[in-house]
Amino acid sequence: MRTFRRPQASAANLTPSRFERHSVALLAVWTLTLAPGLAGATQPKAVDLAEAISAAFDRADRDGDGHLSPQEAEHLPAVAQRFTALDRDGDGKLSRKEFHQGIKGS
Ligand SMILES: [Ca+2]
Ligand SMILES: [Ca+2]
Repeated sequence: MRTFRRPQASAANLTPSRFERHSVALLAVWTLTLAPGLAGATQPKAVDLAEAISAAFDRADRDGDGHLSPQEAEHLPAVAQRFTALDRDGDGKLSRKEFHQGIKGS
């Protein structure tokens, strides 16, 4: 029987880019899904990441036009910092698709 403990260094093994991608996703989701009033209702069960991303997008899209402007993205610092990179088609705003792709890293 083995008694050695496995080193718990998974976070340290992540490459910077992968770690950053995780951080973007977590920050973006946490920033909005942990907002007061929502936390109690949504935290007991694990929320599907896609649904959480959609919910984050909807909350950030203050004017409801289906796109995030740079101003709206400021509510998600992790997204705002990468706004230009996430804006794949360069139209100056993030569509729901671009938002999903950027966070999920596809
Ligand atoms: Ca908008
Ligand atoms: Ca765009």
